[in-house]
Amino acid sequence: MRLKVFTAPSMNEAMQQVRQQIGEDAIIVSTGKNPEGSGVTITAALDKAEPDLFTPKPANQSHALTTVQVEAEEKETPKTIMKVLTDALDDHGVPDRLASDMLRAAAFAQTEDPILALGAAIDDMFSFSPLSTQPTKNPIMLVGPPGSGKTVTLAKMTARIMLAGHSVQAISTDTVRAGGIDQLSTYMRHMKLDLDQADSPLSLEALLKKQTSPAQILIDSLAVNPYREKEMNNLAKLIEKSGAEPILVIDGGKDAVDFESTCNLFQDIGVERFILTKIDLTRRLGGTLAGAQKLGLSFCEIGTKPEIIEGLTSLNPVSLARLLLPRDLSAADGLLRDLRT
Ligand SMILES: Nc1nc2c(ncn2[C@@H]2O[C@H](COP(=O)(O)OP(=O)(O)OP(=O)(O)O)[C@@H](O)[C@H]2O)c(=O)[nH]1
Ligand SMILES: [Mg+2]
Repeated sequence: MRLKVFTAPSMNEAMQQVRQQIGEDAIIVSTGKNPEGSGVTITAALDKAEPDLFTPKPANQSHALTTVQVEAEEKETPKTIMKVLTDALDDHGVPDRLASDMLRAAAFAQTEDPILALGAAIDDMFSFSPLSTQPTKNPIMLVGPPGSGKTVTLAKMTARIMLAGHSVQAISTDTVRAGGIDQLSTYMRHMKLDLDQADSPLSLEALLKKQTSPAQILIDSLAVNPYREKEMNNLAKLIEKSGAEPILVIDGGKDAVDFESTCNLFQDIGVERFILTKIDLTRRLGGTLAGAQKLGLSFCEIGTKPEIIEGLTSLNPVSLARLLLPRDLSAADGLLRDLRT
Protein backbone atom coordinates (compact mmCIF):
# COMPACT_ATOMS: atom_id res chain seq x y z
CA MET A 1 0.00 0.00 0.00
CA ARG A 2 1.48 3.32 -1.07
CA LEU A 3 0.35 6.42 0.81
CA LYS A 4 1.27 9.88 -0.21
CA VAL A 5 0.47 13.34 1.15
CA PHE A 6 -0.25 16.11 -1.36
CA THR A 7 -0.21 19.76 -0.32
CA ALA A 8 -1.65 22.59 -2.43
CA PRO A 9 -3.34 25.98 -1.97
CA SER A 10 -6.78 24.52 -2.79
CA MET A 11 -8.55 21.14 -2.78
CA ASN A 12 -8.92 21.38 -6.54
CA GLU A 13 -5.20 21.78 -7.10
CA ALA A 14 -4.36 19.03 -4.61
CA MET A 15 -6.76 16.69 -6.43
CA GLN A 16 -5.09 17.54 -9.73
CA GLN A 17 -1.75 16.50 -8.24
CA VAL A 18 -3.29 13.24 -6.99
CA ARG A 19 -4.66 12.47 -10.43
CA GLN A 20 -1.40 13.31 -12.17
CA GLN A 21 0.84 11.34 -9.82
CA ILE A 22 -1.29 8.36 -8.80
CA GLY A 23 -3.96 8.35 -11.46
CA GLU A 24 -7.72 8.02 -11.56
CA ASP A 25 -7.71 4.97 -9.28
CA ALA A 26 -6.24 6.77 -6.30
CA ILE A 27 -8.10 6.22 -3.05
CA ILE A 28 -8.44 9.39 -0.98
CA VAL A 29 -7.69 8.43 2.61
CA SER A 30 -7.96 11.82 4.28
CA THR A 31 -8.24 15.51 3.57
CA GLY A 32 -7.76 18.56 5.74
CA LYS A 33 -6.09 21.88 6.32
CA ASN A 34 -2.32 21.86 5.93
CA PRO A 35 -1.06 21.56 9.53
CA GLU A 36 2.25 23.16 8.56
CA GLY A 37 0.98 26.30 6.86
CA SER A 38 -1.65 27.52 4.45
CA GLY A 39 -3.61 25.39 1.99
CA VAL A 40 -4.88 21.87 2.25
CA THR A 41 -3.52 18.33 2.27
CA ILE A 42 -4.85 15.16 0.72
CA THR A 43 -3.55 11.76 1.74
CA ALA A 44 -4.06 9.32 -1.09
CA ALA A 45 -3.48 5.59 -1.47
CA LEU A 46 -3.01 3.72 -4.68
CA ASP A 47 -5.40 0.93 -3.70
CA LYS A 48 -7.27 -0.40 -0.69
CA ALA A 49 -6.21 -4.00 -0.94
CA GLU A 50 -4.24 -3.95 2.31
CA PRO A 51 -6.46 -2.35 4.91
CA ASP A 52 -3.94 -2.90 7.74
CA LEU A 53 -2.22 0.38 7.10
CA PHE A 54 -5.48 2.18 7.78
CA THR A 55 -5.92 0.59 11.18
CA PRO A 56 -4.28 2.56 13.97
CA LYS A 57 -1.51 0.39 15.42
CA PRO A 58 -0.22 0.32 19.01
CA ALA A 59 2.52 2.93 19.50
CA ASN A 60 5.20 0.35 20.30
CA GLN A 61 4.55 -1.80 17.25
CA SER A 62 7.59 -1.71 15.01
CA HIS A 63 7.27 -1.84 11.29
CA ALA A 64 9.18 -0.41 8.39
CA LEU A 65 7.42 2.61 6.90
CA THR A 66 8.64 5.45 4.78
CA THR A 67 8.59 8.98 6.20
CA VAL A 68 5.50 9.77 4.17
CA GLN A 69 3.73 6.65 5.43
CA VAL A 70 4.54 7.43 9.07
CA GLU A 71 3.32 10.98 8.62
CA ALA A 72 0.15 9.76 6.95
CA GLU A 73 -0.45 7.07 9.52
CA GLU A 74 -0.16 9.51 12.39
CA LYS A 75 -2.79 11.65 10.74
CA GLU A 76 -5.13 8.70 10.43
CA THR A 77 -5.52 8.33 14.20
CA PRO A 78 -8.32 8.44 15.18
CA LYS A 79 -10.39 7.16 12.25
CA THR A 80 -10.58 9.81 9.55
CA ILE A 81 -13.65 10.83 7.64
CA MET A 82 -12.29 9.19 4.49
CA LYS A 83 -11.68 5.97 6.38
CA VAL A 84 -15.30 6.04 7.58
CA LEU A 85 -16.52 6.55 4.01
CA THR A 86 -14.16 3.95 2.54
CA ASP A 87 -15.35 1.37 5.07
CA ALA A 88 -19.02 2.17 4.46
CA LEU A 89 -18.76 1.89 0.68
CA ASP A 90 -16.73 -1.28 1.06
CA ASP A 91 -19.30 -2.78 3.42
CA HIS A 92 -22.06 -2.02 0.92
CA GLY A 93 -20.11 -3.76 -1.83
CA VAL A 94 -19.81 -0.62 -3.93
CA PRO A 95 -17.60 -1.57 -6.90
CA ASP A 96 -14.04 -0.22 -6.52
CA ARG A 97 -14.17 2.20 -9.40
CA LEU A 98 -17.42 3.81 -8.27
CA ALA A 99 -16.26 3.87 -4.63
CA SER A 100 -13.09 5.64 -5.68
CA ASP A 101 -15.05 8.24 -7.67
CA MET A 102 -17.39 8.79 -4.73
CA LEU A 103 -14.49 9.23 -2.31
CA ARG A 104 -12.86 11.68 -4.65
CA ALA A 105 -16.08 13.68 -4.93
CA ALA A 106 -16.50 13.55 -1.12
CA ALA A 107 -13.00 14.97 -0.69
CA PHE A 108 -14.04 18.05 -2.65
CA ALA A 109 -16.79 18.78 -0.16
CA GLN A 110 -14.20 20.01 2.35
CA THR A 111 -16.23 19.05 5.38
CA GLU A 112 -15.33 16.91 8.35
CA ASP A 113 -18.90 15.59 8.57
CA PRO A 114 -19.02 12.18 6.83
CA ILE A 115 -22.76 12.47 6.11
CA LEU A 116 -22.35 15.83 4.41
CA ALA A 117 -19.23 14.73 2.52
CA LEU A 118 -20.90 11.58 1.21
CA GLY A 119 -24.11 13.52 0.56
CA ALA A 120 -22.16 16.01 -1.56
CA ALA A 121 -20.57 13.16 -3.53
CA ILE A 122 -23.96 11.52 -4.06
CA ASP A 123 -25.43 14.84 -5.13
CA ASP A 124 -22.71 15.12 -7.78
CA MET A 125 -23.04 11.60 -9.08
CA PHE A 126 -26.67 10.46 -8.75
CA SER A 127 -30.03 11.91 -9.61
CA PHE A 128 -33.14 12.12 -7.47
CA SER A 129 -36.72 12.59 -8.54
CA PRO A 130 -39.13 12.12 -5.64
CA LEU A 131 -42.86 11.73 -6.17
CA SER A 132 -44.71 14.99 -6.58
CA THR A 133 -46.78 16.21 -3.65
CA GLN A 134 -49.48 17.31 -6.14
CA PRO A 135 -51.51 15.02 -8.42
CA THR A 136 -49.69 14.59 -11.73
CA LYS A 137 -51.30 15.20 -15.11
CA ASN A 138 -50.35 11.77 -16.41
CA PRO A 139 -51.24 8.60 -14.51
CA ILE A 140 -48.46 6.76 -12.69
CA MET A 141 -48.05 3.05 -13.37
CA LEU A 142 -46.00 0.91 -11.00
CA VAL A 143 -44.09 -1.76 -12.90
CA GLY A 144 -41.56 -4.36 -11.89
CA PRO A 145 -40.61 -7.98 -11.47
CA PRO A 146 -42.73 -10.41 -9.39
CA GLY A 147 -43.05 -9.66 -5.71
CA SER A 148 -41.03 -6.46 -5.78
CA GLY A 149 -43.69 -4.55 -3.83
CA LYS A 150 -45.74 -2.85 -6.58
CA THR A 151 -49.17 -3.35 -4.99
CA VAL A 152 -48.11 -2.45 -1.47
CA THR A 153 -46.25 0.59 -2.78
CA LEU A 154 -49.37 1.70 -4.65
CA ALA A 155 -51.34 1.45 -1.41
CA LYS A 156 -48.62 3.44 0.39
CA MET A 157 -48.76 6.13 -2.30
CA THR A 158 -52.54 6.25 -2.08
CA ALA A 159 -52.43 6.72 1.70
CA ARG A 160 -49.83 9.45 1.42
CA ILE A 161 -51.71 11.35 -1.30
CA MET A 162 -55.00 11.12 0.60
CA LEU A 163 -53.36 12.29 3.82
CA ALA A 164 -52.15 15.32 1.85
CA GLY A 165 -55.77 16.09 0.99
CA HIS A 166 -55.93 14.89 -2.62
CA SER A 167 -58.08 12.20 -4.18
CA VAL A 168 -56.87 9.02 -5.86
CA GLN A 169 -58.28 6.79 -8.55
CA ALA A 170 -56.69 3.37 -8.29
CA ILE A 171 -56.76 0.95 -11.20
CA SER A 172 -55.51 -2.61 -11.21
CA THR A 173 -54.45 -4.32 -14.40
CA ASP A 174 -53.35 -7.39 -12.43
CA THR A 175 -56.43 -9.35 -13.41
CA VAL A 176 -54.58 -12.57 -14.20
CA ARG A 177 -52.78 -13.56 -11.01
CA ALA A 178 -54.97 -15.28 -8.41
CA GLY A 179 -55.69 -12.77 -5.68
CA GLY A 180 -54.14 -9.84 -7.58
CA ILE A 181 -57.33 -7.76 -7.53
CA ASP A 182 -58.37 -8.90 -4.06
CA GLN A 183 -55.11 -7.73 -2.51
CA LEU A 184 -55.43 -4.18 -3.79
CA SER A 185 -59.18 -3.91 -3.31
CA THR A 186 -58.68 -4.85 0.36
CA TYR A 187 -56.20 -2.01 0.81
CA MET A 188 -58.55 0.36 -1.02
CA ARG A 189 -61.55 -0.69 1.05
CA HIS A 190 -59.64 0.26 4.21
CA MET A 191 -59.15 3.71 2.68
CA LYS A 192 -62.80 3.83 1.57
CA LEU A 193 -61.88 3.87 -2.12
CA ASP A 194 -63.19 1.86 -5.04
CA LEU A 195 -60.82 -0.07 -7.24
CA ASP A 196 -61.23 0.05 -11.00
CA GLN A 197 -60.02 -2.81 -13.17
CA ALA A 198 -58.74 -3.05 -16.72
CA ASP A 199 -57.79 -6.33 -18.31
CA SER A 200 -56.25 -5.04 -21.53
CA PRO A 201 -54.52 -1.95 -22.95
CA LEU A 202 -57.72 -0.99 -24.76
CA SER A 203 -59.96 -1.31 -21.70
CA LEU A 204 -57.43 0.74 -19.73
CA GLU A 205 -57.48 3.42 -22.41
CA ALA A 206 -61.30 3.46 -22.38
CA LEU A 207 -61.42 3.68 -18.58
CA LEU A 208 -59.01 6.61 -18.53
CA LYS A 209 -60.98 8.48 -21.21
CA LYS A 210 -63.95 8.52 -18.83
CA GLN A 211 -61.86 10.06 -16.06
CA THR A 212 -62.76 13.71 -15.45
CA SER A 213 -61.91 14.42 -11.79
CA PRO A 214 -58.51 15.84 -10.81
CA ALA A 215 -57.64 12.68 -8.87
CA GLN A 216 -54.16 11.21 -8.99
CA ILE A 217 -54.45 8.09 -11.12
CA LEU A 218 -52.35 5.18 -9.90
CA ILE A 219 -52.18 1.97 -11.92
CA ASP A 220 -50.99 -1.35 -10.54
CA SER A 221 -49.54 -3.72 -13.13
CA LEU A 222 -49.14 -7.42 -13.51
CA ALA A 223 -45.67 -8.69 -12.60
CA VAL A 224 -43.42 -9.27 -15.58
CA ASN A 225 -40.25 -11.22 -16.11
CA PRO A 226 -38.08 -8.57 -17.81
CA TYR A 227 -36.22 -11.28 -19.70
CA ARG A 228 -39.42 -12.41 -21.45
CA GLU A 229 -39.99 -10.22 -24.45
CA LYS A 230 -43.68 -11.03 -24.78
CA GLU A 231 -44.43 -9.96 -21.22
CA MET A 232 -42.48 -6.73 -21.67
CA ASN A 233 -44.28 -6.00 -24.95
CA ASN A 234 -47.66 -6.36 -23.24
CA LEU A 235 -46.55 -4.03 -20.47
CA ALA A 236 -45.24 -1.53 -23.03
CA LYS A 237 -48.68 -1.51 -24.68
CA LEU A 238 -50.39 -0.80 -21.35
CA ILE A 239 -48.01 2.10 -20.79
CA GLU A 240 -48.55 3.45 -24.29
CA LYS A 241 -52.35 3.26 -24.18
CA SER A 242 -52.57 4.84 -20.74
CA GLY A 243 -50.00 7.59 -21.33
CA ALA A 244 -48.77 6.72 -17.81
CA GLU A 245 -45.33 7.32 -16.42
CA PRO A 246 -43.95 3.86 -15.59
CA ILE A 247 -42.04 3.87 -12.30
CA LEU A 248 -39.98 0.80 -11.59
CA VAL A 249 -40.54 -0.86 -8.22
CA ILE A 250 -37.55 -3.00 -7.38
CA ASP A 251 -36.28 -4.45 -4.15
CA GLY A 252 -32.86 -3.64 -2.75
CA GLY A 253 -30.00 -6.05 -2.27
CA LYS A 254 -29.44 -7.10 -5.87
CA ASP A 255 -25.86 -7.19 -7.10
CA ALA A 256 -24.71 -4.67 -9.68
CA VAL A 257 -25.17 -6.97 -12.68
CA ASP A 258 -28.67 -8.11 -11.73
CA PHE A 259 -29.81 -4.63 -10.81
CA GLU A 260 -28.39 -3.07 -13.95
CA SER A 261 -29.71 -5.67 -16.38
CA THR A 262 -33.20 -5.64 -14.86
CA CYS A 263 -33.36 -1.84 -14.81
CA ASN A 264 -31.98 -1.61 -18.32
CA LEU A 265 -34.84 -3.70 -19.69
CA PHE A 266 -37.39 -1.53 -17.91
CA GLN A 267 -35.62 1.58 -19.20
CA ASP A 268 -36.32 0.29 -22.68
CA ILE A 269 -40.05 0.64 -22.03
CA GLY A 270 -39.77 4.17 -20.64
CA VAL A 271 -38.74 3.89 -16.98
CA GLU A 272 -36.69 6.85 -15.76
CA ARG A 273 -36.91 6.51 -11.99
CA PHE A 274 -37.25 3.72 -9.46
CA ILE A 275 -38.70 3.05 -6.04
CA LEU A 276 -36.39 0.86 -3.99
CA THR A 277 -38.41 -1.37 -1.69
CA LYS A 278 -37.64 -3.60 1.29
CA ILE A 279 -34.87 -1.36 2.54
CA ASP A 280 -35.58 -2.80 5.98
CA LEU A 281 -34.47 -6.19 4.62
CA THR A 282 -31.46 -4.86 2.73
CA ARG A 283 -27.94 -4.50 4.05
CA ARG A 284 -25.90 -3.89 0.90
CA LEU A 285 -26.72 -1.15 -1.58
CA GLY A 286 -23.57 -1.26 -3.70
CA GLY A 287 -25.32 -3.00 -6.60
CA THR A 288 -28.14 -0.46 -6.59
CA LEU A 289 -25.71 2.46 -6.56
CA ALA A 290 -23.63 1.02 -9.37
CA GLY A 291 -26.65 0.26 -11.57
CA ALA A 292 -28.39 3.58 -10.93
CA GLN A 293 -25.26 5.52 -11.67
CA LYS A 294 -24.37 3.60 -14.81
CA LEU A 295 -27.88 3.82 -16.28
CA GLY A 296 -28.60 7.37 -15.12
CA LEU A 297 -31.80 6.20 -13.37
CA SER A 298 -33.18 8.51 -10.71
CA PHE A 299 -33.86 7.48 -7.14
CA CYS A 300 -37.51 8.20 -6.43
CA GLU A 301 -38.58 6.78 -3.05
CA ILE A 302 -37.69 3.94 -0.72
CA GLY A 303 -39.99 1.40 0.91
CA THR A 304 -38.91 1.17 4.51
CA LYS A 305 -41.41 -1.35 5.92
CA PRO A 306 -44.34 -3.51 4.78
CA GLU A 307 -46.92 -1.37 6.59
CA ILE A 308 -48.91 1.05 4.47
CA ILE A 309 -48.81 4.13 6.65
CA GLU A 310 -45.46 5.95 6.44
CA GLY A 311 -43.88 2.98 4.70
CA LEU A 312 -42.63 5.08 1.81
CA THR A 313 -39.96 7.77 2.14
CA SER A 314 -38.50 10.25 -0.34
CA LEU A 315 -34.78 10.16 -0.80
CA ASN A 316 -32.32 12.99 -1.24
CA PRO A 317 -28.51 12.92 -1.35
CA VAL A 318 -28.12 13.42 2.40
CA SER A 319 -30.71 10.82 3.40
CA LEU A 320 -29.11 8.32 1.02
CA ALA A 321 -25.72 9.11 2.60
CA ARG A 322 -27.23 8.43 6.02
CA LEU A 323 -28.65 5.18 4.74
CA LEU A 324 -25.22 4.10 3.52
CA LEU A 325 -23.24 5.05 6.59
CA PRO A 326 -24.63 2.99 9.47
CA ARG A 327 -23.81 -0.68 9.32
CA ASP A 328 -25.35 -2.41 12.31
CA LEU A 329 -29.02 -3.17 12.65
CA SER A 330 -29.71 -0.79 15.51
CA ALA A 331 -28.07 2.12 13.71
CA ALA A 332 -30.05 1.35 10.56
CA ASP A 333 -33.27 1.15 12.55
CA GLY A 334 -32.46 4.53 14.04
CA LEU A 335 -31.87 5.87 10.58
CA LEU A 336 -35.15 4.54 9.28
CA ARG A 337 -36.89 6.11 12.25
CA ASP A 338 -35.24 9.42 11.35
CA LEU A 339 -36.20 9.07 7.71
CA ARG A 340 -39.82 8.59 8.59
CA THR A 341 -40.04 11.74 10.69
N1 LIG B 1 -40.28 -5.69 4.69
C1 LIG B 1 -40.87 -5.13 3.65
N2 LIG B 1 -41.75 -5.83 2.93
C2 LIG B 1 -42.32 -5.23 1.87
C3 LIG B 1 -42.03 -3.91 1.48
N3 LIG B 1 -42.73 -3.63 0.37
C4 LIG B 1 -43.45 -4.75 0.09
N4 LIG B 1 -43.21 -5.71 0.99
C5 LIG B 1 -43.76 -7.08 1.05
O1 LIG B 1 -43.39 -7.76 -0.14
C6 LIG B 1 -44.41 -8.71 -0.48
C7 LIG B 1 -44.82 -8.48 -1.93
O2 LIG B 1 -45.44 -7.22 -2.02
P1 LIG B 1 -46.49 -6.91 -3.18
O3 LIG B 1 -46.85 -5.47 -3.07
O4 LIG B 1 -47.59 -7.89 -3.18
O5 LIG B 1 -45.54 -7.16 -4.42
P2 LIG B 1 -45.97 -7.09 -5.95
O6 LIG B 1 -44.80 -6.55 -6.69
O7 LIG B 1 -47.25 -6.37 -6.11
O8 LIG B 1 -46.16 -8.64 -6.23
P3 LIG B 1 -46.80 -9.29 -7.59
O9 LIG B 1 -47.98 -8.47 -7.95
O10 LIG B 1 -47.11 -10.69 -7.18
O11 LIG B 1 -45.71 -9.21 -8.60
C8 LIG B 1 -45.55 -8.48 0.50
O12 LIG B 1 -45.46 -9.45 1.51
C9 LIG B 1 -45.28 -7.10 1.05
O13 LIG B 1 -45.79 -6.91 2.36
C10 LIG B 1 -41.06 -3.18 2.26
O14 LIG B 1 -40.71 -2.03 1.99
N5 LIG B 1 -40.52 -3.83 3.33
MG1 LIG C 1 -49.02 -6.94 -7.08
